Amino acid sequence: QINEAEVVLFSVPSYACQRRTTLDNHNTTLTDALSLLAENAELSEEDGRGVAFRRAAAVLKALPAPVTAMSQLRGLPCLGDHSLRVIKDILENEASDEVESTKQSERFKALKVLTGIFGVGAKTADRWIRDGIHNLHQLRESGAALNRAQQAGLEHYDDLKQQVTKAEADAITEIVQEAVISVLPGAQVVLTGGFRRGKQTGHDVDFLITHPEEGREVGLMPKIVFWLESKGFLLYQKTTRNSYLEVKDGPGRPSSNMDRFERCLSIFKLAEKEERAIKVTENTVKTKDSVRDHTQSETDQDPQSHSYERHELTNPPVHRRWRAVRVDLVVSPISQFAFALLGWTGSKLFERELRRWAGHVKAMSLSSHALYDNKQSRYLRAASEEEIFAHLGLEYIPPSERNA
Ligand code: TTP
Ligand code: MN
Ligand code: MN
Ligand code: MN
Repeated sequence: QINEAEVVLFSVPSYACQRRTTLDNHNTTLTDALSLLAENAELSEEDGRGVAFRRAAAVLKALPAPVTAMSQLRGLPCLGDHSLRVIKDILENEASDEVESTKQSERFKALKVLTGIFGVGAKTADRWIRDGIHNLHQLRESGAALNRAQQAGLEHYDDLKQQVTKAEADAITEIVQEAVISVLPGAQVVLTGGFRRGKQTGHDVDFLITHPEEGREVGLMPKIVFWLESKGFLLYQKTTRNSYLEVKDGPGRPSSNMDRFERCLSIFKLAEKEERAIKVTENTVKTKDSVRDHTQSETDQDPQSHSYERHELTNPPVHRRWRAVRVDLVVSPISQFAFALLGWTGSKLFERELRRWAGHVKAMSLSSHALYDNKQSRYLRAASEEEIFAHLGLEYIPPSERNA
């Protein structure tokens, strides 16, 4: 009793999907350290170790106060020997040697830089490192064969490694909304991913698109992409068609975490707001000067040619400041929308835990398309995320509390 009065004891349920994890993390030093080890494991293609560190970090993210003593962690789930050792080192010495040496290691640094290129995964990066390629300069000099995604990723490397702000996400939302409404009136666009969870920055912007009438969404993506491309909004795009009905392993039992929706991985060209204002002013001045230079003989211009020039000024083809932003677009039929929304809102660990809960505890298979009840041998319908949580016997967790 006396001990319990001295230290705060924590208690959290073992699956991340049973917990409310907000962005208000009281243990960032510890979770950053464990996340770095998770990332290193994932980059080394040791996924099991990666998940173990992710789960440990997620438990600490869910705690209501900072951990100050190891004794507070007694009885907490998902904290293995390795994670506990790292936590202990940080609590006692302010840092973990393992985390620090990983951070400094040439291999980790090279893996981070190379996989930081859009289109480059751990396997490719590992192959390049074995060929002596450790940085972008060496990659450019090497003559290594790059696919179209990697070329775009390398070209826009600096822009893409810069975090996307909520304001930029909002600007892109407006563009995507206009595109979608133009090609299919009545279609709906929802911001998903980290921004739906309330994050203020992200590595990309994720959208889910549907239409309230089943079937109207078929073939929608190429139309959206054509509209965006014709307006010059796309620097890169790769569209994959819907393959949901083609899979042998059947719906609800996808062979990987990847879903089979019609999707488009893209890089947007986003004009910078303040810069645009400045540039328009500069261009106005410049163009007026050049107009004067070239039209000295025609001093009395009619108002119509003026308005024509004004129109040109609002769409300057060059000199405009812009930046590249990663954008993911996904199209779902309305019948699968709730599952797609749940699946694309994340976090990645929250999704993984939902699926693990469904399989291990409920004997169900959850995907971004459907929920299958193995005992009843039937699909369970859902029109909302709330209904899916209910089917799974879970308390509803809103997006802002899925930041595991
Ligand atoms: P991400 O955009 O990778 O992650 P995020 O939005 O949570 O984080 P960030 O702010 O850094 O962008 O993925 C968003 C969600 O989409 C994530 O929960 C997993 C899901 N997803 C799929 O369901 N299938 C896929 O193939 C991919 C790539 C993601
Ligand atoms: Mn709090
Ligand atoms: Mn995202
Ligand atoms: Mn994404």
